[in-house]
Amino acid sequence: MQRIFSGIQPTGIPTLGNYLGAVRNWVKLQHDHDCIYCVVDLHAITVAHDPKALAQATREMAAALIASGIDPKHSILFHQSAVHAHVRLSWIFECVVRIGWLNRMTQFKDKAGKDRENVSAGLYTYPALMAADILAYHATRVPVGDDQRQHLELANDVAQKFNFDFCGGEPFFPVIEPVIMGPAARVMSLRDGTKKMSKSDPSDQSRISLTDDADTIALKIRRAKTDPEPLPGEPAGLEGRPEARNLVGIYAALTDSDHAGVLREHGGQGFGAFKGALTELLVDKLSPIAGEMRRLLADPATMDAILRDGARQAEAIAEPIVKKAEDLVGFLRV
Ligand code: AQP
Repeated sequence: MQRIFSGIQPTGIPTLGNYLGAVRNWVKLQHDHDCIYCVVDLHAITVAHDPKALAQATREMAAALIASGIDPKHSILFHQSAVHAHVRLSWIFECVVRIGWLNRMTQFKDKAGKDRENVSAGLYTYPALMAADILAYHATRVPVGDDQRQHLELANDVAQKFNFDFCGGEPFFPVIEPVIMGPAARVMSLRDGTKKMSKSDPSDQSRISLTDDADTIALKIRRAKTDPEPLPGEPAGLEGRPEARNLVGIYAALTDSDHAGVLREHGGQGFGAFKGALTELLVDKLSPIAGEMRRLLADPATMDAILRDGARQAEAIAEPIVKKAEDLVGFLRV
């Protein structure tokens, strides 16, 4: 069985983008892969965060994953700071990755904005830690949203350079294949169809969160930006209409269809009617997840025990791989 690794940052309640672009696919892959899923709290501190809230946010993210269908009996679920192998391999990779490669990362440019001199060095070297997260387990498939494609290409470059520099070109670290699935691989903001939906966007109206109740979902969808034209009959008609394309993509993902299928059913409809149908679908899909999250979080001790057990299992896989990488680099063992 191929090994899967993927992670999510505890930087807020997961959004519909996280769910449709990543987590829902993680759930599907559990049945025929050896899966490792991680709440990446080390990544979460690359931007300003509240130290008093991080532990609970980590627990909440783990509960959101279980409520979405990740089964800790089938998949390893843990939080990143509990397994030290990530940081040890990350440092080695920081010394392998080239500054020129990091300079090309568009996510860094987006997150750093104009004030680049003032963001953390961790935000800049984030892709080296991400490469370590995956390669510490010799994982070969990584289900992510489309925004992470460039980071995975960089992880492959790092693996290849490590193999060349320290293993005479032998493939100690394997090639990683991104798994980017479905019509919602990039869910956009409800306020701006050219911007990704994000947990940490300052505008709450830009996203649907997994814990939003029915009224909140209805209000956010009603207020979602659209254009005055009705829905077209086929996907070519969505060209130049990013907000319409986004809502159709969300509908397609929730009904396991595609843009063409949704437009066959709803083409010619105005947004009033279409938004009503979309709201119903969203409430139907997300309400059970929110309820299950509340139930899980009422028992934090059990949540922590699940994460502790996951960390133990993760460590057992990563430790020999990272030790071998350290030996290849040449560290003294006494
Ligand atoms: N809008 C999106 N559409 C599709 N997939 C998405 N993902 C994130 N946003 C979308 C995917 O969710 C997984 C976990 O993401 P993350 O939390 O590790 O980091 P992120 O990509 O930076 O997500 P956010 O929501 O935008 O977080 P913040 O606001 O903290 O930066 C990844 O697989 C990602 O592709």
